[in-house]
Amino acid sequence: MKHEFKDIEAKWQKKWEEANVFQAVDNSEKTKFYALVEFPYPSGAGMHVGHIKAYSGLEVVSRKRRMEGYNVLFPIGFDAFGLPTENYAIKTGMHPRVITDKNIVKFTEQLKRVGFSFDWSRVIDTTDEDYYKWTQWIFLKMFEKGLVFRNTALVNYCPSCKVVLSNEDSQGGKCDICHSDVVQKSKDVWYLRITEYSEKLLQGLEEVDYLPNIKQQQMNWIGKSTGAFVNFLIDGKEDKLRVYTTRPDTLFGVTFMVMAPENPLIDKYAGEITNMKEVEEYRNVCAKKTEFERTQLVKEKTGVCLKGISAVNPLTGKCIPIYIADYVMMGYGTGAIMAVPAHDERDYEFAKKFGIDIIEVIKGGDISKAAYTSDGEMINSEFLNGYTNKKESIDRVIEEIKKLGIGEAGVQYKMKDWAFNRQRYWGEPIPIIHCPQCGVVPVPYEELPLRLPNVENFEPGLEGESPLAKIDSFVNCTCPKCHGAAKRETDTMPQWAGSSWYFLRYIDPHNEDALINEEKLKYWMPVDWYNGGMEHVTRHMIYSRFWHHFLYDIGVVNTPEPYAKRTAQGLILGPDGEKMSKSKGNVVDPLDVVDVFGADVLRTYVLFMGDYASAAPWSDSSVRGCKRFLERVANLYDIANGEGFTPELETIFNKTIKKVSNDIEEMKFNTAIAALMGLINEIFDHGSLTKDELIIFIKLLCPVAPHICEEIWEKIGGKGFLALASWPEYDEAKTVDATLEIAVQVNGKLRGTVTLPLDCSQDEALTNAKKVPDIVPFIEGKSIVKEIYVPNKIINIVVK
Ligand code: ANZ
Ligand code: ZN
Repeated sequence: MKHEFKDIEAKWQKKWEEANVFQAVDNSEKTKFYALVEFPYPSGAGMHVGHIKAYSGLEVVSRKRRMEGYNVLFPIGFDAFGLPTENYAIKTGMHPRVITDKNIVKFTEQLKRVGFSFDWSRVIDTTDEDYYKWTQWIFLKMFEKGLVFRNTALVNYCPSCKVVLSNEDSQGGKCDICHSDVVQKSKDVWYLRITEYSEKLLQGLEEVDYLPNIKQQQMNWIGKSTGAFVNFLIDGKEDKLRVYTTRPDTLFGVTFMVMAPENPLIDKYAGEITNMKEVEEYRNVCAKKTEFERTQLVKEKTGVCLKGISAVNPLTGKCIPIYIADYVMMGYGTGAIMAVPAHDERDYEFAKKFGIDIIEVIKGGDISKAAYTSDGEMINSEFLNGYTNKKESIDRVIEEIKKLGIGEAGVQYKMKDWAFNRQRYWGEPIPIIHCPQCGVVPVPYEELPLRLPNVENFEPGLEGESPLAKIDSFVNCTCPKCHGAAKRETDTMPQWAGSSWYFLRYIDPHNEDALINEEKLKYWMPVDWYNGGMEHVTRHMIYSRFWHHFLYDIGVVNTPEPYAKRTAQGLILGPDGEKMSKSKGNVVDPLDVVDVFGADVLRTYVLFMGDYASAAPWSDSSVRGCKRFLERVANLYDIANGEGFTPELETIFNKTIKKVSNDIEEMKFNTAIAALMGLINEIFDHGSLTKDELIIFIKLLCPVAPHICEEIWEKIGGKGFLALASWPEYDEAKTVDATLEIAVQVNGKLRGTVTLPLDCSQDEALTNAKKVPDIVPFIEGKSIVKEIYVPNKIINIVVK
């Protein structure tokens, strides 16, 4: 058989496509299986080996499911809005639409050359107006339900690049692009009220099957905290200084308060604060810092005491100073804290630096040296004295503050509302109109999609406003409510919008009247298995679960959770063990591998290179090893004849069917392939196999290396496509080796027995016999002069 894999690959890809082998059937009688992989961003660079690994996992599972008789939906599409395309448009003057279309064609070609079994009739493109019409529709539904709001917020802004930067892109207060100082600029921001779904997103995790680390990361991101709100009085004033604390049990140890520098109460009392100049200076310094810098634990504490006002501890009536410090954030809790230096590390450092009292309320540490943050007996705390159980003392103090009307139990979440706009061209236009009479008015549903206007110049405006703001014909419109002159919102949605619901559209990609047909929805949802990268666990996964819960609440979808199961693949590192990057020159182009070795080799290699969930470096020699393996597979045809099982191979075949079947379910692709490599060694050792055995072999390998397996299937006269043939079954009883107990003699006398596999080799038989406890004393320290082994009968060891 010819070993040029490439030639046969094009042939089979064409046949599969012509016969629609991988097209999912809506509302079929068969049991459905919906496998989802993260659709690619079609960048100009084309496909990366990381894409191949990411898609190969569920590719194998999907192919196995089809052979098991399931109706499989394994779709693909393109998440095509975003900055790289826009920047390329700015650089070249080419329209993002043109660039995107070109890139999608390239990606499609590349994906097809790898032979992925995607259903190409359902391809979606998030930048297609028939698609983003529904993205805008969901946005309007959220607007209708009060989940969209606008707020002025401080954003990281680079005055030189005139661009708003994320926290990640402005670390250390410097612009990541031009390295100039970033300023905090106040901007109008659209938000989605994802925080309203914090509890649902947390509860929902209990009913899904996600890898434990994925679940944990989501829980941390949502960040539920339980504690209490407590109101402190501002001495002689009406206002209360309200704090959130997880440790109300330490209330008697509060010796000062800290407000976030941005807290508006400061402005309210500016007239009474006698050191306002110092306060303003400190606020200016803080304004330049990112949240990341401010919340670092190991950094010198800074702050300013607000002179002229003070607070009162509501339980002791004692007057305590109020500070501002950057370690307290405006965006969490109430933007103010009660500080307990004896039992909180940050408060301790702060108190030491500013010479503030430290009152111990929990026994167990040495507060002259450090804050004591563990449990212990309560002291200096009136009615709490003597309590040793933290939960009990918290319950007790909450009961007390409730009775006194100065506070109550409360919960907080770390997760913040989702800033949902960008000042960019290549995104979904936000369907909102600003009317001088009516205020913010949604675009009527009938007018969707609100299309992106044609633009010549994609550069953002001087003040960092969207390129859309320069298009008068887009901006000027009439108000849908009062029909007066109004202006359109010119910001677009962030990259994450289109991917927040894409798995729904695959089910019904061409529906013009609805987001999705109800019957199809009920048949296909939820996604049975979703695989993707760990980097998407805390953004895309949270965002899309949020949208889905919302769609569930308004009756558009039938399950609150979109994904029944979620797994993740590990990165492919460069041959040097470093993360692949252009600048390091260690990038491997998957299409180069296809050109030289063929798609089956590439597919086999990315699954064989290591544990699927772990990172692993690329290795050319291992790629060649996979090629040799597939060449041996091709050679099996020449030694195949007869029917049924070869007696010597029956056990290993049954074992391998079992192992490959189970390993694929657990994403242990590397050990599944290793088992097939072991099997092929046995076959060649034996010298031949039957046609039936060859069929089993190619069925097991087909999900991994489908082209070569289809080719062999065709040669041995298989009917139809191997891709749709039945998955092999095994006989559990035949998965264990037959064994025999045989006698072991020393110098002709029976001394014991040993259990050996049938037809065991002499080496193995003797090694095992010499380890038998009954035998050891007779041969220990003696020299062996002769060893006799009669297979399946007897062993005799002669010693001197
Ligand atoms: C008093 C106290 C005593 C606290 C003690 C801790 C230990 P998590 O678990 O993250 O919810 N805190 C509250 N709001 C804050 C803000 N806006 N910026 C910075 N810190 C803030 O932690 C809540 C704890 O973090 C709160 O409990 C508060 O300090 C602080 F021995 O109150 B604690
Ligand atoms: Zn109006």
